[in-house]
Amino acid sequence: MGASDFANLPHIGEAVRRKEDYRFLTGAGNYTDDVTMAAQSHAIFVRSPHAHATIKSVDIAEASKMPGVVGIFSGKDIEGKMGGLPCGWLINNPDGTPMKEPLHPILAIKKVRYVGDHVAMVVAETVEQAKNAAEAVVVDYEVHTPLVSVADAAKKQSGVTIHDEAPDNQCYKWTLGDKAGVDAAFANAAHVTKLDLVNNRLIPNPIEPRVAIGNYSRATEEYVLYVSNQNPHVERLLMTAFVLGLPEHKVRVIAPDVGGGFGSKIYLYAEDVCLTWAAKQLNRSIKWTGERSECFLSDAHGRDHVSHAEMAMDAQGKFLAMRVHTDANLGAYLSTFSTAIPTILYATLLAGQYATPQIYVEVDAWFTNTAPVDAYRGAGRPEATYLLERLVSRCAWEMNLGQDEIRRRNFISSFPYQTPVALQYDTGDFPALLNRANELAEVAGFAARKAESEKNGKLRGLGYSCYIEACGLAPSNVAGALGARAGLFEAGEVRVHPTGSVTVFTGSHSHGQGHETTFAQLVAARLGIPVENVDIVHGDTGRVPFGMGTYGSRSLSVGGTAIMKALDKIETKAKKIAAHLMEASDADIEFANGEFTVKGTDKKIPFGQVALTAYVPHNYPLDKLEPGLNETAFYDPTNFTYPAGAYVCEVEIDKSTGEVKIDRFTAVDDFGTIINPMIVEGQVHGGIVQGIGQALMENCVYDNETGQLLTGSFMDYAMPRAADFPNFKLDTLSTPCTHNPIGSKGCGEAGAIGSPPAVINAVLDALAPLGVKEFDMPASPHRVWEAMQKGATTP
Ligand code: MCN
Repeated sequence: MGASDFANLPHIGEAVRRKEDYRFLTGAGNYTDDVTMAAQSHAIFVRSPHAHATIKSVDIAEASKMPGVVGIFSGKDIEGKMGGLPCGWLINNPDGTPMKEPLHPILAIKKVRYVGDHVAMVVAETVEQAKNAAEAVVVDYEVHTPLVSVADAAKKQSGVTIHDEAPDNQCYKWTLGDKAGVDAAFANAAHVTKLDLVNNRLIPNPIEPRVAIGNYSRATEEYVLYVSNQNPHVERLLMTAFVLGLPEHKVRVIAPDVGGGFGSKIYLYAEDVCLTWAAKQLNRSIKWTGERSECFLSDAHGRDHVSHAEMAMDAQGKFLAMRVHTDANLGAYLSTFSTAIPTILYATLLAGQYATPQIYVEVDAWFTNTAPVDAYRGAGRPEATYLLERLVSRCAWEMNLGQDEIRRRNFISSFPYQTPVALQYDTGDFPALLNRANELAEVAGFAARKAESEKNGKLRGLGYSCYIEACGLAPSNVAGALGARAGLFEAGEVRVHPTGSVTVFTGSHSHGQGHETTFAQLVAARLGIPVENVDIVHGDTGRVPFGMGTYGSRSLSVGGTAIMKALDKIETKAKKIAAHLMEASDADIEFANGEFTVKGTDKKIPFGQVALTAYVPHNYPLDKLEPGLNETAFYDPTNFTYPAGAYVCEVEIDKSTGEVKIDRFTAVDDFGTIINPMIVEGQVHGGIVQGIGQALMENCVYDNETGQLLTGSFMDYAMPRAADFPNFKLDTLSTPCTHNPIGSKGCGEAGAIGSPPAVINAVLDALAPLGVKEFDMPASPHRVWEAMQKGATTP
């Protein structure tokens, strides 16, 4: 079935109410912390109070005698007994040598490398007893000077060595593009625009913190790990193959309802391994529920780039070439996908929507004494879009062109389009997105609104951002060639029951994205059955054949396509059954709207009758057809999907306080074929809110001297709230993806990618009359006020 046929099926494009909401809204969800095992103990982790120190000793003598204590483990208990936490993506330096990959032990061995690093795990009968005993563990540290900021790491003058394997703290250097070609284009440019900028570090904060329960059965020799995680099969693969060396079939990972992840629950964390391993040592189920302050310290953080970018243009503002240098902070250890974020998922997106003929990117990635940094909603693509869209707006100001005009002059206009940074975009219509965004944002009335604001002593600015992202990770062979250590396909099993109802087992994992509804719509549309007759099962390695999980807005286009492939097989087999029932040849059977018909006749039978026959095979040619109607498919995409959008933000700034108010926010996106517009709108809302959170208030700050996390709670780390936003104006246009049968492109990260530059470009537009040309996120009142006082900060 082609994408255009699919888009016209019933239920596709229908705002079906979320099937999962009854459960979530009535408190009937089943999150990991709701799971209670018989004879369950509780774990508390002793964490390092220092950013960089040698562990001279860990004394558990007193703690071990405390009431309720079942066991205490530290680095010496695991040293040499298991591997470290693996990094899933190998990056090579330009000379072909591999990146530095120091051991990432599940409990610190000899050294701690960030505040919050895991020193010991205390297991007791109750949480309180475990906490009391954890306080009685005495750790003697020899404290060292930490290296905290990525800018300091890049200077290579700190004298600090975090890992012996990387004496200068550099993990890798990575380049993409033709340097000589770019240099030549710069030499002939009419104008070069330059920009330095920081992409601020963020702390993910899903509503449900990380939680896990390790279990072991002596009877079956099986481990079961319940965990709040986005990809249980990957968690199992990494834990068994790389850390514990266990046969995979003896480990079951269950991620039940998950209260948000936003990237931070993709990874294999130390706690998950400790709990699983110790469950066997102690013959106990062990639960750990992360407290919010622990999650601030030890969940993988996001972003944290310092970049310099330059654009070479001709006299008309046409882009000739771009060059970028980025220093990326990886934190103290390599988290699961960390190395791919500032490289594959960042540098390859730097062409954006523009036909820049040549691009050269250089990335230096550094270890620092901070929590590991990995994917956070958008993962690399927000960093690329922020850099590019800030640069493009600056080009416009310097070339005296309109924000809209410079973008139009440089848009890619024909597809497929091969960028100079590896990606090939299949479809898009960038001018149409911008036209619709201008219309919806009522840009024509901006001048009048600005004049009105000025009358009231306020500043008003308009900012644009035209983003493109690569979603649907990924073609496995491309990812493999670029360093991925695992495939990135997806699996789906469709089980048609005798009554014609269907259960689908998918390797994707929904932790707020509504898969139980949209995937059911997809199956119902294909089979011509009610949406209520389809149930979606995910999140359990014991029930789902395999899966690579949910991240990179891949679930519909990759996971959904795996289900489509399984449905193709179901249809093929069902047609054979129908042909037998109607005494026709297989080739003459057609299937549409839930009915099998014999071409050119009025003979027809419903899907339900075929389903029943599959399981009640009287008169069935059992020599030719097996009973049952149950098919599994694996799908590996041939390309990424390329959602794109045009975002327009209008801000009003209070001159006396520096407070930025988002007055209007417009987003027009191209997600190709949309299954459920209500869910997609919700995804865009959530993404925009996260993006504006980064632009206006969220900021992870470590003390540069001590490496202490200064923003370790919601008292210091500001999260956006509903009252901070106007009603967003949203619309979508569609240029369907050409290489999946749904025609869909990912929508789950778009808002977080497109919104930050639109906001900061609007802030800069508002501050332009005061001579402000440079500004780094977040645009908190204090920083805006300071910028207003300083005025022009760049020559
Ligand atoms: N969809 C659709 N039509 C499209 C595209 C998507 O109807 N053209 C539907 C999908 O079927 C799915 C939802 O929209 O129900 C999101 O789909 P998709 O874009 O494929 O993204 P994923 O499901 O793979 O979700 C991942 C993405 C990422 S990477 C982050 S981070 C993120 C996000 O989704 N984290 C979230 N959205 C989140 N939403 C919630 N509530 N919680 C998170 O942790």
